[in-house]
This record gives sequence, structure tokens and C-alpha cells, in this order.
Amino acid sequence: MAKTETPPYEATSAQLKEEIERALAEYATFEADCPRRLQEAIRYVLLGPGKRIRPILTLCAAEACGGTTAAALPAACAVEMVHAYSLVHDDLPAMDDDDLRRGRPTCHVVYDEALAILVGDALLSRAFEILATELPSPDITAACCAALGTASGATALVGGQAADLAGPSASADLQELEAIHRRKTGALINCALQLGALAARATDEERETLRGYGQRLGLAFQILDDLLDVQGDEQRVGKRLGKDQDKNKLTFPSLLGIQESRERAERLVEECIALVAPWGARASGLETLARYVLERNH
Ligand code: GRG
Repeated sequence: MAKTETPPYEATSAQLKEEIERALAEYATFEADCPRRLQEAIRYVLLGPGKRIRPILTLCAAEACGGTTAAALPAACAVEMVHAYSLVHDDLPAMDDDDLRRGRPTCHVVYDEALAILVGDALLSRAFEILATELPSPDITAACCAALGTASGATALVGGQAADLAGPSASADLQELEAIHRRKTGALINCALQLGALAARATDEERETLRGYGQRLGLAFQILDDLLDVQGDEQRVGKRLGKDQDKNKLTFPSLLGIQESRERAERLVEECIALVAPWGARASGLETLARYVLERNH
């Protein structure tokens, strides 16, 4: 039998993205006690032109495990909020010191540093508030809060960022680089998938498959991010490029070269697809997303 064509990423993502944008806009509407400028800055950051890869992963994982996107949507938004907070804080002068993100001036440039710190704080808190109040049952709520707490904490997102800021050791190698990105990029991508699985009441076996998929996808995603920093088009990517080299950062291309980095990402994506292939049509979103990670130019 002829293999059915994987639908292009845009076709898979368009409707999901619309649902996500609508829900994010609603969740970023605060009561009168939220100062107007703070709400404006939160909305500037959260509703800006992001790719929404993490929340789309949550929704595709839920579908792949036989659940509905509606049940997983609050969790998808919570993950995007944590991601958005991490970008705002990463762009601060004390961290990566960036003035451009998603093709627009960064939060602290438009507003100020203090407000940008508070925007991050508010987004992180809001993410957990949404998980605590919007999910279908207390056991799913507890499991999602625990998973997002771990993925955004000291052993994962924050730990990876701290290790990255500390700089590589004198004997830095691929293992060290992968360990940083497993925490800094991979943990939240993995968590996005797990939250979708939890909302769909996935089996342990399905969650294990998604772990394998997420570990590989997270690495492939980071390799492409490193490659875009070297080869991308600044206008399209929407952020300053060449910064890794300027800062003498340990990256996949600096360690492996461009060609081998690309091949490594391709292998990882093929492995992702092979892992979910036995699920057939219900995994078509995950398959499309994995391919998109290789093709993306921003
Ligand atoms: C400040 C706690 C804290 C963590 C910062 C997000 C981050 C960790 C650093 C940003 C720099 C970087 C290269 C992170 C790796 C993850 C990554 C590639 C983020 C960008 O994600 P995209 O491409 O962004 O999905 P959009 O804008 O599309 O949402």
C-alpha cells in the first residue's frame, strides 16, 4: 500500500495555532488589580509572533494518545507561558543581552528591565495558576504541576541556563554540550509532550515513547537553532545572529562542523518519526512537527 503523504507543517499547525492564540489572549487578560503597563508588557511578550512549537507539541501528543485538544489546551498554554518567560529573562542584559526577539525589540527595550523581570515572574505564576484551575481532574492537575515544576526548575530549564552562562569547562565535549541542552531546551519540549499525554490519560508505554521522541526532538531543535545562528537570515529568524561565535560559545557546529551537525539532526528526526510510526494516523501531527524542525528557517 502506498504510504500516505505527511501533511505540511502549516496545514497541521494552522488550526491548532488559532486555538492556542485565542486561549493565550484570554489567559493574558487580567483583572483590574494588574497594573495596565504590566498587562500590556505581558501581552506584548506572550502574544508576539512565536512559532508555538511547544503548545502544538502538547496538542499533537494529546491527539496521538487518543485524547482531545480541548482537554490539553490549558496545559499547552501553560508551557508556552514558561517558554515566553524564559525568553524575556534570557534577553535581559544580565543574561544574553539581546535587543531583538521574534523580529521585534525585546521586552526590556520596549518597557524596562524591572518590568521585564516582573513579566517573567507573572508568566511563570500564571502558568501554574492555569494548570491548577483549568484541567479536567485533580490527578491530571497534580501530575502536570509536578512535571512543569521539574521542567522549569533548577535541574532543568534554570539549571541548563545556569550551566550555559557559566561557560564550558576546559575539556568540554559533546556530552557536556548535550547535557546543557537536555536541560535548557529539551526539558520543556519533553514536558510539553508529557502534559499532552497526561491530559489524554496516556498509558505508561505511550508516555515512554513520547520521552524517546522528545529527547531526540529537543536535541535536533537545538542543533538547528545553532545552525541558524551561523547560517540563518537575521530578518527571517528575527533575532541577532552570530552571537554564539562572538561569545565563543560551545555549540554543535563549533564542535562537530556544519555538515555533521546537520546529519546528526536529520538522524535524530528520523528516529523520532520511527518511534511514533507504529501509532499510524494519530501520530501524523508529531511526524509533521519533527520534519518541520529540520526545515525551519526561523
Ligand atoms: C532564563 C530560566 C531562563 C532560561 C532561558 C530559553 C532560554 C533559556 C534561552 C534562550 C536561548 C536559547 C538558544 C534557548 C534554547 C531554546 C530555544 C531555541 C528557544 C527559542 O525557541 P523557539 O525557536 O522560539 O521556539 P519562538 O520565538 O518561536 O517561541
